[in-house]
Amino acid sequence: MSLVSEFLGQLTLQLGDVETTYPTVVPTPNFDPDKDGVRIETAIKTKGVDEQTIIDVLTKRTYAQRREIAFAYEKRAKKDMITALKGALSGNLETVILGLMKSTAQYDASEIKASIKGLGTDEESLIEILCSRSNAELMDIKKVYKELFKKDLEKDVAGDTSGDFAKLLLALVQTKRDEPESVIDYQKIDEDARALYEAGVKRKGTDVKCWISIMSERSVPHLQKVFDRYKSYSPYDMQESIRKEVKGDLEKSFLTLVQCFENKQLYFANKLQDAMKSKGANEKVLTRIIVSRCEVDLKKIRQEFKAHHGKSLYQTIAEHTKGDYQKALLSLCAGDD
Ligand SMILES: [Ca+2]
Repeated sequence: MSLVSEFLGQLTLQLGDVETTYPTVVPTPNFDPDKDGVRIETAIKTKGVDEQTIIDVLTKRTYAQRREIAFAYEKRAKKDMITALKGALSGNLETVILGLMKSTAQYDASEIKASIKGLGTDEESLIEILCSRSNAELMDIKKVYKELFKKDLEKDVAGDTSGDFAKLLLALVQTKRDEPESVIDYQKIDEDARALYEAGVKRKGTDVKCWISIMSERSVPHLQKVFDRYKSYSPYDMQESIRKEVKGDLEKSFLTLVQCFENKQLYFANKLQDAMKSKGANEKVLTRIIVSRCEVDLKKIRQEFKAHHGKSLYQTIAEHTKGDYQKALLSLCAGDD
């Protein structure tokens, strides 16, 4: 490879990787894994288990730091920290803490696996993860999925879904999305906008294949401009068009994609609001979003939540959860707005 193309290769790679993060969980300063390992060991050994210490330590460390604590713990206690935590904790707190012991990609891969294993499929989880993650995140998930479960994510997704819904998810898992380009291609924006219109609102039925290829292969900044341009062809915006043209899981998937292209953090804020609209909470969704986004963009999700729902995410979690589970989530939320 010539020097120039190698340099260009690195440049594109970097462009694609620059997704600014807005974590609520950040590295703790003056980190001492040995000391933390001792605190966890004592907390687990305490009669009745000292959950507060486990929460204080593990929700205030990053994944990388938690790995170091686990290593220090294992050296000292001569046993696996995750197994020990599993034995000591229960219920929703256990789910949160064990989730934190996985990297974001491992967590996503495990959630996908859990959503397709056994009879039936948890389409909601599957759609949320596959339609909201960036191309780079999906590549990581695929790699980790293979390492953890010795199976191809593509094959598992294809084996568990069907029809156009399966085709869309597979197209996403194939990670063919373009990287953002520095030059805006107005002609292509116009062509794609017109193609989306002609494949949907303009014709009888829907050419789903065309929608899938545009939405799974174009870069996010390009698509944002396409949806804007789309309004000059169609009387309905892209989301309205999706609602008119397709139904069921396919509709939900396309909507999730478009909402994430437009404002991913608002999408998660709205999902959190939905998960806490009745008296209690949809704990599965709540846990999944907080655990999977706390080192990615939870801080920005908090801002969108407050801006669109009037109340802060912190207050809302405080009202809809209780006990140690609540303490863990609030600590991960890391601040009121
Ligand atoms: Ca149509």
